[in-house]
Amino acid sequence: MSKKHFVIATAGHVDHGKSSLVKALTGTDPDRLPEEKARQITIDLGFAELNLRGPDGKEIHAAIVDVPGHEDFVRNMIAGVGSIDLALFVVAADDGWMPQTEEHLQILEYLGVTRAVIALTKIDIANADKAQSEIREKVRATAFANAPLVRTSLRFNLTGLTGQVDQGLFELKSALASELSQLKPQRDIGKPRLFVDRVFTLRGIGTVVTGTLTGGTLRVGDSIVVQPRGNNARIRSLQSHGRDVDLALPGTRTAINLPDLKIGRDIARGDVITTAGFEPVRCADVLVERSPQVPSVTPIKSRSSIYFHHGTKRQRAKLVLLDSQSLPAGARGLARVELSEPALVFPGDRFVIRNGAERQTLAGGEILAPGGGWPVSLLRERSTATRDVDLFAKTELRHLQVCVVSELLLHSQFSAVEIADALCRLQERGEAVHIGEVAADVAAWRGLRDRASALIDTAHRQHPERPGLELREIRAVLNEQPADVIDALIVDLCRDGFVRDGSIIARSHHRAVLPPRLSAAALSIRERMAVKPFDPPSRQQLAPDATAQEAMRFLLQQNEVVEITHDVVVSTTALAQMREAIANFISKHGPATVSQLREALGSSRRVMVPLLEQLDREGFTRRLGDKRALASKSVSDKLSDASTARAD
Ligand SMILES: Nc1nc2c(ncn2[C@@H]2O[C@H](COP(=O)(O)OP(=O)(O)O)[C@@H](O)[C@H]2O)c(=O)[nH]1
Ligand SMILES: [Mg+2]
Repeated sequence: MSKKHFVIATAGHVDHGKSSLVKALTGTDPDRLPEEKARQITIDLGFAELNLRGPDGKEIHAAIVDVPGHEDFVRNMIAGVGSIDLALFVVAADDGWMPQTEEHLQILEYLGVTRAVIALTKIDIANADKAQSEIREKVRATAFANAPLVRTSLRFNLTGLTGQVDQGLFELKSALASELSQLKPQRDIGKPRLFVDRVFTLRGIGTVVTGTLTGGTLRVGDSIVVQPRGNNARIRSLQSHGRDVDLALPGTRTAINLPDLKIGRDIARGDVITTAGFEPVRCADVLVERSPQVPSVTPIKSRSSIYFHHGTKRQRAKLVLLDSQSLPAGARGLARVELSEPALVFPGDRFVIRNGAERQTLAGGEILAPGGGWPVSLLRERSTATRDVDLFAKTELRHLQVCVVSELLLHSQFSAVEIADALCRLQERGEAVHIGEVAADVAAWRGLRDRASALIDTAHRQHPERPGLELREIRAVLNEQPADVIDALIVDLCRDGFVRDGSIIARSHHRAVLPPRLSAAALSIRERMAVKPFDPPSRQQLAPDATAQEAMRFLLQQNEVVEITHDVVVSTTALAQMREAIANFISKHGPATVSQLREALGSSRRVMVPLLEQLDREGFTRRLGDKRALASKSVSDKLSDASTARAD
């Protein structure tokens, strides 16, 4: 897309000329409701489009959200300025700085809006210089200290003749274009969220919802989830900045056609449209900040009943202060917000707090930990840099201890790639553990490693005759951990100090030794097997009691004895000799029957039948009717063609 798209919202006291300015800029009257027309006042959000050209000549398209300035409708104003790129901050020269000028400024700051163009309106009826210096003074200590200021008049009689001439509109457009041209398009982190600000029905089309899309893209045909309700639906069609599109990009005003959803019952303003996989929460740990300019000097007390504004939703909540008793003007502190309804919040999301009577904006802040319940020290650490993905990953791991990478910071304003990169950096600095699909806090991981190595050491001590510990025993003891975590733990142990052999893990230096109590039994087994090595007694006969069985297990684990079937065991040396003898016999005489081989080796059917079956499976011999030929390439090469032909 060559054109850059941005979203602007107006802000400022009622009657200061916001809607008039939007109309003058765009030709669209943003006051669309009959009640707004009748009362000549903005009640709800209005929308218009503005095409601009940046100083570099590039086309810019801006959607304008016009907000109400009246104190009764601040909640609508907050819903309009949530995901914007730039504020068009309006102050009328005649009134100057008014209560909602201040309140809107604070709301913009609380919501993290950092760019604004200030329009000083109605300069035809008042002293602009005085108003301008007042504004400059008021914004001096805010994010908008250096915002461009443009004087406008929509009623300026330039020549003294009749007819109204607009003044400052050209300059205002240039200022907007210049500010927007410096902005980057909003980030795509693969986590689309659209905070619904309008829902309506179009005849023949059905339910349409609009909002500013953030965090990711939406596509026609996508399955979406309406949170916090959890309703699923499919996108029938999409409009972005007024045009039909297949793909809506982050940072654009987007209208979504969701014909399967019924307004009110299934979807309403305040809902969030997103993709599957995200869970709303009833509680969040947050950082709360109060402007030094709050109108009421009364500090916020812990457990205050408040209104919590997030996205386009406002709801009742309780604010529990975590590191102070009260929050005076200009202060910041940690708090827990207990919501009356679930909300889909990500760490880093901004919010606004208004008082229980909805007359004042009390504070704003940032979500630190959705779900809440974090220790204050960890929250404090996270609150020092809420855009720092490394810090977020580190603190998240400290809280979770161990997790699967795909779940780490899933609810966050970071993309999967950013999170993976952060993990690698933390791992390099020794501040996190990252093994395969698992990530862990360093101390927690050390704890798990210690527990596992203690289990292995105990096994070595209690059973020196065994090669090590069965992995399933580690899984059984650390059963609170998912299988992925144990797998990663085993990988980690084997990187350093331990070895794995099949299902057994041991210290690298561990060598199984025969404990004295088993030596007599082992000796007896060895002696009895040596009498007729190619036809030794059965396992049952060799190891009739528990001690002899333990000794047998040791010999098997040590690979001194090999199991052919459960009951047929031969010494490893005898097995090698038998293989050689079989190969020699067949090479010399051609394919042979079990009886021929049994006789040649001085063995028995009991041993020979399962042994040859095993050799067939191994690919050493090959069955030809009731005979065996040599199967392996190197050995069969030695066979003459004649003997193979004879077998066939
Ligand atoms: N004299 C004068 N009046 C203006 C100007 N701009 C807007 N107005 C008037 O101020 C009143 C409030 O304007 P409106 O756009 O509704 O203000 P809003 O509440 O901030 O949206 C209306 O009667 C407008 O006609 C201006 O530049 N000069
Ligand atoms: Mg208005």
